[in-house]
Amino acid sequence: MKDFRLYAITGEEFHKGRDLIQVMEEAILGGVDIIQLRDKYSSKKEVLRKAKLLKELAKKYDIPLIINDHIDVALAVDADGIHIGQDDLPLEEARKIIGKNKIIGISTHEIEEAREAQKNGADYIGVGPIFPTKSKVDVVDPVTTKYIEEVVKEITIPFVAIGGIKLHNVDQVLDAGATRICAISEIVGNEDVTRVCQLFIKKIDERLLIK
Ligand code: TZP
Ligand code: MG
Repeated sequence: MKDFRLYAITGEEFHKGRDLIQVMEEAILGGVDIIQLRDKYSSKKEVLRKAKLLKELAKKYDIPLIINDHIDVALAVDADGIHIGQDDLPLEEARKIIGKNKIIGISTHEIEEAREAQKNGADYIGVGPIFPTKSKVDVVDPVTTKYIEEVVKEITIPFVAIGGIKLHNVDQVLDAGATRICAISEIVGNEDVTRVCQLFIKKIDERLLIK
């Protein structure tokens, strides 16, 4: 998959009534280079409707659209990939369904899960939650930046840090060795979505230049 720096996931509970597509477009204009539809509350039909709109948006800006959980919706809208959790369909089975040309990302919370994901052909892993977060209900305890350091040492596939990442604490995440950042509330809950993304990108790029 093409590399990325800033990953925005939808979280309409933080949109304060603003339109989903508009918020995500503002994020892309700020530098987000991959987006995910994550909707734990809507009906399948409604998820499909949103996925179609987001696919159009992603296509317009030539960035990948990833669908959380709904592999059938991902196939129906020809999304670029899916994101699964540890309790979803196992990676090998998901791969059989979605095919080898699509992206599969998987959330991991400990190094053993990261090893397993790499072995089973994940395209990227989520590493988190780094900090406490209100955006996930069944969330495990924060894994802290220690887990990022472990992943940096031994995992070779791309990883993205997630969970409670804000402009004020992203430096700690970058210090630990992350080069890709993912956020929900700090991006889509912000008054100025484009601006917060630009500031995230600036911080990430400064580190990449030093490396
Ligand atoms: N997976 C691990 S933490 C998390 C997910 C989906 C929620 C991240 O949301 P926020 O608002 O950026 O903490
Ligand atoms: Mg899931």
